[in-house]
Amino acid sequence: MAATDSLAIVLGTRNRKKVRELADLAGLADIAWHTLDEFPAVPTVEESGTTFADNARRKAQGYARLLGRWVLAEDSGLEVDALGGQPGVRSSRFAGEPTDDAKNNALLLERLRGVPDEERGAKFVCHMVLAKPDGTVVAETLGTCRGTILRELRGTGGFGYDPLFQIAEYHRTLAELGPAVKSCISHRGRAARALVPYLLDWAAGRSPRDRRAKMDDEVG
Ligand code: ITT
Repeated sequence: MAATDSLAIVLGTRNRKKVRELADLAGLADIAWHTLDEFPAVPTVEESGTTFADNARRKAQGYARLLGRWVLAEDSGLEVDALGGQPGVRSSRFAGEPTDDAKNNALLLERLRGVPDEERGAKFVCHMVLAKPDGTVVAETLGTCRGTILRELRGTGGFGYDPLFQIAEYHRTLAELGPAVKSCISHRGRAARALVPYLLDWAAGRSPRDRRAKMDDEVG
């Protein structure tokens, strides 16, 4: 890509809540952002992988090839310690399809019934992948966010498991914290910020040398 061309990237997700949370990224580099809503005929890429990384690559590469455009996609979900990492890549389909956040949260509470407070640790994970129009992966980032699973829902913001996911330092769930704070501390916000140097390089027509980065939150 010549340095004078402006880079246009399609967000490869059907989840509008994710699109909203990723909107901040749009202001960080001189890039024209698009969503899949602008391409209604494009089929949904199946998430048949067994890891977040695998599914994120499938989505980024799949939509890039289908559209012949640059695509940024992510796969994310919740890993609960007491459930051996479940629901993991099945987070959106935990209680069956189509995705129903209320049913997923109810099932999570049911599975954790009787589990003591000190064993209710969990981690949100987001694996993000940027692919070129031919499907070549040019950047991958990982963001995580640790918390604990409450015994009842609290808050109305966010989506998915947010009302059950409490951040220790804030004594609040992600659904109570609001979008700006969630963006600062969430798995998705961290993965997005780790991607910024790559976006700046690609937008300037330079290929970054190392295509992987991660921002983990394993402490506290
Ligand atoms: P796309 O595949 O089209 O991006 P999706 O909603 O199917 O949309 P995923 O397969 O990555 O996305 O599943 C994400 C699920 O993980 C989501 O449905 C929630 O249950 C959970 N999840 C991910 N990020 C979350 C967040 O920030 N807050 C709460 N739950 C989240």
